[in-house]
Amino acid sequence: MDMQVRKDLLPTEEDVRFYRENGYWLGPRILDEEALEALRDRHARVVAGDYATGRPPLSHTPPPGEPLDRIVKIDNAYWADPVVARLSTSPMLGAIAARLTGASGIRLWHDQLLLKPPDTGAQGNVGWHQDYGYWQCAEPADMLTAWVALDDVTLENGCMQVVPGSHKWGLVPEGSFFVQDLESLQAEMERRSGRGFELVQCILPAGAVSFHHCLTIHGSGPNVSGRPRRSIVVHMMPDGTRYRAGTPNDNHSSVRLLSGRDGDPYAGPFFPLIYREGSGETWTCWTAGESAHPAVAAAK
Ligand SMILES: O=C(O)CCC(=O)C(=O)O
Repeated sequence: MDMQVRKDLLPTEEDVRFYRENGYWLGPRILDEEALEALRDRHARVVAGDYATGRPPLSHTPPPGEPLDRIVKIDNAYWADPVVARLSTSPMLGAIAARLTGASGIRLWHDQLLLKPPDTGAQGNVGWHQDYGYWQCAEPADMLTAWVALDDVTLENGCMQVVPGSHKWGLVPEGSFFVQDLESLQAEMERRSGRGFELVQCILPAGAVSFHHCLTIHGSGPNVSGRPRRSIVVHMMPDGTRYRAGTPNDNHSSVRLLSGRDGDPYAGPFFPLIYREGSGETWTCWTAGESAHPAVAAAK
């Protein structure tokens, strides 16, 4: 899987302006057929609880073996699988994130493997939310997410939808990933923010990636198709993002993994530096053999 930085895939100045104005960007296709096949295979293995590194992910919901009748969400799947880790620590994603944010270095915050199984209706819904609602333990709020599609993603199989410009609204506290009644949640968030949602569908071909700012409101509806909606979501932060103690998110796993004090930068093996400007064409924190990934070793 070629995850080197390809300059032709980087956002243009116009793309960067678009991202900063709207809080999202529908990016290029970064995976070829071979990489897609490898990642779909590893996606299925991780969902089934077959962890190639021998190390389980941070969380796996619903647990392996339970019926696939609702959305599957697996946090830090890169601990469990070296091919997933290659994507989640990819300098290509880091380089794009650096351009979009203006940061000179990018670290991994955590990753998420998502599956909306076919025909799972509202059980696959993701409630409207801002990621920063869960990440107030980090500052500044300039983190962002790469959402990598492993299938063609359309409204029918429950594509992500974003509210353009909502990253400038501040935090709307009602947001929740886990609420499945999208209409009521939207009404409540519109009432609270005093603004209407104008939703944009993030329709992507398999292998393409979209980016969204950590304050952009987003969510997704049911998968009413006979196809799965598989994705790998890579949450990233500018190098230098710091721990902010005493927030409602002090119980976030990243706080525990950092084990630091208020103001400490998130760094170390659990927050790998995946891109640094000026380090040549490519930067990678990890080139060695598969099980040698520092976060996997540190987590054992
Ligand atoms: O996949 C979805 O529908 C939502 C994903 C999400 O919440 C995220 O990428 O931050």
